[in-house]
Amino acid sequence: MLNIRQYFPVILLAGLGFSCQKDTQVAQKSAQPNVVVIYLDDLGLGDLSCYGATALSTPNIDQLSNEGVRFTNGYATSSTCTPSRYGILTGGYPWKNKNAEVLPGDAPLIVSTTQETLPKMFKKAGYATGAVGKWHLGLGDGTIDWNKKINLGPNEVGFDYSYIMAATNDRVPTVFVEDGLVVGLEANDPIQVDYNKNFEGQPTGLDNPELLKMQWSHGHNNSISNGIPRIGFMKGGEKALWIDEDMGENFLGKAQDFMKAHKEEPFFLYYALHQPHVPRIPNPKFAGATDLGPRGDVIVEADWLIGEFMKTLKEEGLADNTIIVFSSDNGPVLNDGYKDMAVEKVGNHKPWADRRGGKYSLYDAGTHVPFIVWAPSMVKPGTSDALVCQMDLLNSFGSLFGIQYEQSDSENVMDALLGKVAQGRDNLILEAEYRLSLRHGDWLMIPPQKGESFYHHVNMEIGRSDDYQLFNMKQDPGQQVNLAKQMPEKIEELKAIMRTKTAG
Ligand code: NG6
Ligand code: CA
Repeated sequence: MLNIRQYFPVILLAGLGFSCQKDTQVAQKSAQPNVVVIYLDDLGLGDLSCYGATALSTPNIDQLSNEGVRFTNGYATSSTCTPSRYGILTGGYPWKNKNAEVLPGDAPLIVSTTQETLPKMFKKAGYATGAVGKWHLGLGDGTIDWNKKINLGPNEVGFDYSYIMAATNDRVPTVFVEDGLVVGLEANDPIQVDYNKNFEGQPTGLDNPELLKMQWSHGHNNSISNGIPRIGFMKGGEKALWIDEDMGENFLGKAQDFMKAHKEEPFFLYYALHQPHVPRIPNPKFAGATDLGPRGDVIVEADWLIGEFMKTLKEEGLADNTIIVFSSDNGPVLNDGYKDMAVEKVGNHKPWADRRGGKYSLYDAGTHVPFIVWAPSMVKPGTSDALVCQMDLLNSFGSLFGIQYEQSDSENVMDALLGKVAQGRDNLILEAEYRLSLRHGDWLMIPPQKGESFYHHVNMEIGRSDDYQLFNMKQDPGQQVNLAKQMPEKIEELKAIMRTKTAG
């Protein structure tokens, strides 16, 4: 068998063109760099001080940015969670999988066990792999018994270790699952989950508002857990239920434990925080930390958690040989279903930065997210305009080990990720609920789409129109001037690219 640890420096030297003695040392040190993906949930391009926010301060993430490469054209594949997570973990366009849409908490696993994945790629290269935090790619094969070991999940698609919430923090079951087993479950209090009907005698958000510490505004009026109404019905598992206020530190602890346990070997950690997805319930330490209400407070909390994570990384002596990719699964939304004052308190804060749209939208802020690569021994700090997508991590990191998946949608943009070149992808198909758009150079084209153009419940422009829309993202980041009628040739050119990319 190929001993990748011995073999690696040679590949790296060849791949990155290192030549002199000093560079050789750097290369050997980072022979098998640890890789951590820190993935937030619904964090917008304008939600961090390093991306221009002034209504809140995110010093720890700013430090990653100051010491790393901050991307101004970094994208998730999609404007909702499940498809974006599918994209980052498989390296493939999620709209090619008919099940890659926002999943209920009892949905089956949508990643095939035979598929290539990012963690499998790292395992091939000799890494220990772990997933901590939000999963939302389904579990089991369709008939899930939460009281037994779940047979399909992160551990079956490449992760040696997993400590996850099944779906979202607003969906049942509100429990953590570690290596396929619900944590803290008692045999005499089994868990039952149903997404269609309630269990007899169980209170709901709809019928029992007096039990709620946070009220719902749309959806989110089924079972109540920790005083918060959720999507879906659940019964039992009382001792296993999570406390939202503690969730951040709970995941942090597991992420730190994983890193400590594997400090002697290369590791890949997918650390998927739940902030600032609804319900936004900060730990009391952070309640009132901003003037923005809970949405701002939980962003500041996430920043603190990342600071704590970084402290451990440094204490364990791993900072010099670790690459961190920081990003978010989709753009921001203010009212996503709970009365948490996000709309009322937003003031001048612009979670979508200078862009149009947000979560659920085909407009730019749906998929254009914060994207930072931190690797002190490998990158020259700076800002990059290169077009990069989370889906590219597969073949980009693969390139460090001479592994490439030729059939994959993932592109090797490793040199762009490390800030060595200004050129990333040439083009990228972006998605909102299976509707597609094309980014090519500075251009963004949204073909005609059927369906609502505005989601009233979330107050969001969705980007659909009966006509072609064409924007120059450099000159018009706010997507105010539709150039489609003026530039028919550009439309034809982009249509041809889109046809090639979506064929088959
Ligand atoms: C929507 C939920 C929203 C959020 C979203 C998934 C309602 C009315 N809205 O259906 O609150 O949970 O799904 O978010 O139920 S995501 O970030 O995981 O994609
Ligand atoms: Ca999300």
